[in-house]
Amino acid sequence: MAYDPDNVFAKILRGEIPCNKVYEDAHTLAFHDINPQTPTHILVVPKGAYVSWTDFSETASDAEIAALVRAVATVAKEAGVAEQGYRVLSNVGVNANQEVPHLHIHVFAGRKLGRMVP
Ligand code: DGP
Repeated sequence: MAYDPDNVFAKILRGEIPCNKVYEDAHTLAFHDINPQTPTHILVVPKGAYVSWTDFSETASDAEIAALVRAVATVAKEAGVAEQGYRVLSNVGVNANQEVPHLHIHVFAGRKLGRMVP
């Protein structure tokens, strides 16, 4: 899928709409989900223009990939949920109901989570 530069996360990354930021580095931004599904629900977003893990794995630099993975762990630690546990999830494409066409990782935490059901 071609990248849509007008998607809502692109606008957040450009500072055109606000977000409740929890973490930022050169390659990654993390902020609270506008419609939280759990007491802690954070989105971890690469700054580059990627829709899917296919785009990301094929075109992102090793530094971008490492930053995204490390950001998830940093966010969990800084949100105080690393010890109790959390869930990492990423929706890609139509079958997964990806709503925002910019690659992102959900971090769910803050309560006992249900078992994973596809
Ligand atoms: P997904 O279905 O994986 O594409 O989830 C997209 C998430 O993005 C969804 O949980 C709601 C969240 N979201 C959508 N618009 C905004 C926004 O403007 N700000 C923030 N913080 N989150 C948003």
